Amino acid sequence: MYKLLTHNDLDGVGCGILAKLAFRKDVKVRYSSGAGLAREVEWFFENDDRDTFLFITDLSVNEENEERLQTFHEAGGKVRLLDHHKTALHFNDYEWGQVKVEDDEGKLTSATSLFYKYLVDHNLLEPTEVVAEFVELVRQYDTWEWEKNGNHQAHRLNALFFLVSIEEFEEKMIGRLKTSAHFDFDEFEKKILDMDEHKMDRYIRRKKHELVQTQVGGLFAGVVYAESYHSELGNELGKEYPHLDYIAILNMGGKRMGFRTIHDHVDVSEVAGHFGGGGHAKAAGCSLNEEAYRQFVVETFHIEPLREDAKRNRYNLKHSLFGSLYKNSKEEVFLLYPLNETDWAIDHYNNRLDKTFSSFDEAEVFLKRNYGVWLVRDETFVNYLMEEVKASRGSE
Ligand SMILES: [Mn+2]
Repeated sequence: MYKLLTHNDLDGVGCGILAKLAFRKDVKVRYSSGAGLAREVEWFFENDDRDTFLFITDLSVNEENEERLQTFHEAGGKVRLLDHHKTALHFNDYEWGQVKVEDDEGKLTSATSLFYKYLVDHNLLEPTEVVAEFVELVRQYDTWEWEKNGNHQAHRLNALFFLVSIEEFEEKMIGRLKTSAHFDFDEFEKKILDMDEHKMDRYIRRKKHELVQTQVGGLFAGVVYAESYHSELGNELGKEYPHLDYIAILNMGGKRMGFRTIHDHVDVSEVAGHFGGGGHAKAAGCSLNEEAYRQFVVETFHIEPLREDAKRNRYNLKHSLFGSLYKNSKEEVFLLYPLNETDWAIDHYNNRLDKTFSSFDEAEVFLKRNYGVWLVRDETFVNYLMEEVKASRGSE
């Protein structure tokens, strides 16, 4: 008998699907969140047969269970923990731990890709093209490589995963992986995936207007409340507001929070680690403990949301040699302009700030972080110029 304890996200369920393909009726699969794993491991030790081969994928055990697994292993028990989270690398100290963030060719791994390799290497699963394609889609989604590669199939696989129950998803996928030559969605799925994509776009657009910015532990965070589409939301908000180091997504009902960044200079698994959580450099999470609640909820509740930069301007443009006009919620006005060949300056009304900047982007980040500004629409820009002209005439 085999037992698999795995994560309840696409990558975790991908492992469940592979286990059922490999072991058929001889495997029991249990899906859980990170927090639910401890109970599952305890249940295994209390109730399951000692000969059962235990796999744990895409999740980390706590210290107590880490010791129990080692004792179990020393007593001849069969156990493997396969994971790709950086915060789980210490499990490699055990014979039963196999944690790899990158494969031998330097490609980012996922639990599903590691488990597939394990099963194939141990002759427990016959490799086929369709299964390999499915595994690669899961890997690209989980590592977010799909975006760079423009692989929307991977993104859509995750969308389908959220549209149906885990059981239904398993059943659909297992059927497809057993009978198809190549992986694809059927016509009905394609239709609902299109509808879901539109729904998600509208959701994200709304959330763009709810984001507040705050400074936590020396980094600038964008804080938003959301229950759905966390990865997509974190990515879109990160791109909309690149002056923020990361996006913190609060799920109040679940008392959890997620961290996402699009930047290479930030490691959000460290941020999450500060609050007792973990994850990857670009995506991590933690429970909403008291400290996190204070920093991200209490301290930010009164803050006005950020506003998006005007997008359809013809005159008030970024990098413009005539200057770019910004405003904040206190109605303060800032003009960012090139001072000379090398420096950019900022006027706050008609007073130049002491600081100068070596690039437009650097100056804009400064403005956005310290004054919460957005690029105003052409109309406001033109009014500003007219006032300037009037004022200069008055002073003649
Ligand atoms: Mn994963």
